[in-house]
Amino acid sequence: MATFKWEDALLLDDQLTEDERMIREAAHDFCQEKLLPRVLMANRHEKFDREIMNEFGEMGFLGATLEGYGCAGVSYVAYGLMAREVERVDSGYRSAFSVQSSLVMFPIHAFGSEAQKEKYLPKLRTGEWVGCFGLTEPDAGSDPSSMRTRAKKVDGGYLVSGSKTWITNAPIADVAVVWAKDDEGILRGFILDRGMKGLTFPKIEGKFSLRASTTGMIMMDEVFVPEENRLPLVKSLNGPFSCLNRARYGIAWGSLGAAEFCFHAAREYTMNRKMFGRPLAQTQLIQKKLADMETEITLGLQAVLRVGRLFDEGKVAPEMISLVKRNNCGKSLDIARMSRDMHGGNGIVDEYHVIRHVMNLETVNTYEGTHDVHALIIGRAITGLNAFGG
Ligand code: TGC
Ligand code: FAD
Repeated sequence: MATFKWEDALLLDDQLTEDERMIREAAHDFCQEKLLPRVLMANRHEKFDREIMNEFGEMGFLGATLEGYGCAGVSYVAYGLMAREVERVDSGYRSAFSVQSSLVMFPIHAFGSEAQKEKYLPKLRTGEWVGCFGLTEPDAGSDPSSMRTRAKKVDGGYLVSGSKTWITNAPIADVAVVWAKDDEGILRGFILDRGMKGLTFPKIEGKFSLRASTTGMIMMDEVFVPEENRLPLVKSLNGPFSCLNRARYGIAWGSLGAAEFCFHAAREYTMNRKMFGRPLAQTQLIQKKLADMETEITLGLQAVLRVGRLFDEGKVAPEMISLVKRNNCGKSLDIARMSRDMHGGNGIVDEYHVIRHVMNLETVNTYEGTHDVHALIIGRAITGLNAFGG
């Protein structure tokens, strides 16, 4: 019989290709050497280090699944492995990475004109430009089709008015992919450049979650957007949802990276800390908790690896992504909370990193479709009955 490896219970590493293993190792080393040392202060002082985007670019992380324009063209499994390593350090850093890749570069690549691709993709790939994605509005979160942002047709382009909120990267963005309805109520996508008249990106202050990621609004007061900045190949919610499919899939991997950090930290802490004359890890309750963590992480990884392979084979359905996004985020949040508890009082101190993951995963469980919204997406597919709206 083989020996059980607690760090990789079902031998996920053996299921990867040689290239994917190399990407995973390079991503792991980069994240541990370059991101981990910065994160404590970034989180404490609510600061996103802009340089990180350039470093992601140098590592080939940005738009990594895309073909051409200098992008790496790696598999969706490799993209997931990168997200897992980045989020092992911090969900905020993974947010910056996934927004740029899946929510800004992907729609330009999939729905943009050749001129748009040539103008934007090379600079977004290197991190010279930062992008953000504006779908959510103050009164349209889970239900983006009720958005109020309007694009009024005028000579040579559109006047875009409205506000988007909770936008990752907005305060530092050079480029915003914004979704708005035109005069006929048709959903359109636009690329807005910082500096356009009437366009501002106020920062949202006071977050207790994703503090190492910068979040803001996109305020648009009759911003003139030339016709050449409209994404020509989108005309329904299918456009933004195609982007969300990719970002949600990355989050399903990423959240497990955060959970693995918390699991490993709980193991290490309870192996070393003695209470009642023995290591905490030698008690039945603690071992049950470690076994639960190991089980959920292992099952979650197998599930998202399967979805990644289906993505690469062109056989993925959105409901499969909802299933792993919902499960892996919810389970990761439970694991982080459990690890926090197992650290006792030390668990609330940021130097142990676990409380930061707990706070971050609250957002991760909410954005890109809340835990319950994904249940309703799956429920609709199971029953054929739509529980959203009327
Ligand atoms: P519904 O009638 O279901 O669909 C409208 C149109 O969209 C198409 N569609 C999809 N296409 C591709 N992939 C998917 N996953 C799709 N889901 C729907 C659908 O086929 C239809 O197309 P067409 O051409 O026939 O019109 O739309 P609904 O209005 O009933 O939607 C319901 C619901 C709940 C499923 C949807 O609105 C939803 O998913 N809500 C959650 C909102 C959300 O996820 N927002 C995310 C904002 S971005 C973000 O959070 C970034 S954080 C990133 C970070 O920092 O990491
Ligand atoms: P609501 O939709 O108001 O939901 C509130 C509660 O009601 C939730 O528990 C939800 O599950 C529940 N609920 C909603 N509908 C139903 C229903 N039909 N039945 C039962 N329960 C329901 N958006 C972007 O566009 N771009 C970004 O870059 C981005 N980044 C983000 C970064 C952060 C830090 C955060 C917090 C959010 C970000 N978002 C972004 C927005 C995010 O996608 C939304 O917060 C999310 O979709 C939920 O919308 P809401 O906050 O308006 O909550």
